[in-house]
Amino acid sequence: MYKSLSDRLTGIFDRLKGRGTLSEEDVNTALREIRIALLEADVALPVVKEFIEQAKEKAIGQELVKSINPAQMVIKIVNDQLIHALGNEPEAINLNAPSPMVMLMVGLQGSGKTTTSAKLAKLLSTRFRKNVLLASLDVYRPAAQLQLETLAKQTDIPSLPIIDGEKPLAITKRAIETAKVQNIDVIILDTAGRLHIDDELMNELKSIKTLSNPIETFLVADSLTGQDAVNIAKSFHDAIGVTSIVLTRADGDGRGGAALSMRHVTGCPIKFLGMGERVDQLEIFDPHRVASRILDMGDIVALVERAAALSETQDQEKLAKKLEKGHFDLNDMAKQLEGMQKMGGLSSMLGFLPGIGKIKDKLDGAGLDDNLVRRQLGIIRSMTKQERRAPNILNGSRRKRIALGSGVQVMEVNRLLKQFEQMQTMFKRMGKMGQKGFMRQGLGAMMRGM
Ligand SMILES: Nc1nc2c(ncn2[C@@H]2O[C@H](COP(=O)(O)OP(=O)(O)OP(=O)(O)O)[C@@H](O)[C@H]2O)c(=O)[nH]1
Ligand SMILES: [Mg+2]
Repeated sequence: MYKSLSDRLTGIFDRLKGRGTLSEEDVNTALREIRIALLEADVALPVVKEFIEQAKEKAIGQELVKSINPAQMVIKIVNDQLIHALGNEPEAINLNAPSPMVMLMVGLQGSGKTTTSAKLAKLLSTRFRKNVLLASLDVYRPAAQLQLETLAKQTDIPSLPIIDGEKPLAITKRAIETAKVQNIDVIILDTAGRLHIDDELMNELKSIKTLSNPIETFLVADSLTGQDAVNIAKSFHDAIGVTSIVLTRADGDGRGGAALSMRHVTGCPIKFLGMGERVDQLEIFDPHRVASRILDMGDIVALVERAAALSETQDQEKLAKKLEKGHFDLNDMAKQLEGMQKMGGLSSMLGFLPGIGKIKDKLDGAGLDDNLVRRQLGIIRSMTKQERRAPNILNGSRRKRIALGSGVQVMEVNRLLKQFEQMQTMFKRMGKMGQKGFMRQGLGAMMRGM
């Protein structure tokens, strides 16, 4: 998936030219691809539509950051919106009530309620030091209560003893009474699965909820649920009122679009991700991570963020003007190298750019590593101000001193100076092409120079 979206966007990069702000045309072109990416990540269609509309409103007229093309900028905007739509920051489980607190687990058949009940119990007892009691209200599926009891034993969490023939409401009452005498902080109530949303079971859930007054009602949903996610979430939320969502099977191949759909229709935070069958495989939901999984363009987003930060600290235009006049000294070279370092080093930066995989391998082979950038900066920093401004005064003994000061061989100082000369020549040539030419070629040309 990463490859195909990247590849598609690479095509757009070639067609679009930066123009200061994002035009409607730029935005539409990039959003077309993002719409497909969202659908491929299994976000429900109505949610995609609304999301794209909002993104469009935000994106049109946005100022462009230098060295970032319009398509990349749109991706950044979409990514920010996606994180926002997923809740911005991880949300904590609600434990803000007197003991015993009840947590009610609801969801479709096989969505992972029983497994998640045990996972949550373990998490609450180990990380939050709570005394937890597990109780199964699933009297419909044979051996369902036994399944929870077995998991509880494996996890060292107490579970409510099973009484054959007892009804869900009676079990709920007994669980609460038991918790009160046993000094239990949290009761986790596992409920029966629903194949469809049927009224009878929904009504039962409603009465369980009224009786137990849960602090959290978790909708447990399979993250591989595609377009149906919206309906499932809506039915449960409308019928019984959900407070939080747990997405299971996030360890699968899905791209997590259900997260966006469910959050969108319920407005409820997603708090946990099930990451496997084992009881320790429950993770706290992080909107940032899930957003980059859905869009699968997290790398480009990082690039835009860094480039934006960079353009604030470094005035590229001033440099371009200077170059136009042929004034390029070692201070400028150091600035460029620092810029590269800030962008996360050369190799990581190249990795960000879609379609550059092949070239990157070649460059790696040519020894163009981040270490080199660091060593070269070290060499320049070992020079005096005067030397940096007028490199032609660097004779043999000065070079030797610099090599010693920066801990490299004289050979390496010589190589840097040669590179500097090549860059100077190149920039002079580019200066003749004018400022635009430089802005367009800037970094790429510099890398070739190296
Ligand atoms: N890979 C993976 N498997 C999971 C996850 N959560 C649950 N499962 C598996 O999914 C299957 C169903 O899980 P259960 O916990 O029994 O689901 P349930 O909702 O209680 O099912 P019913 O009680 O029949 O409605 C089991 O085989 C679990 O091991 C998860 O996060 N990742
Ligand atoms: Mg179950």
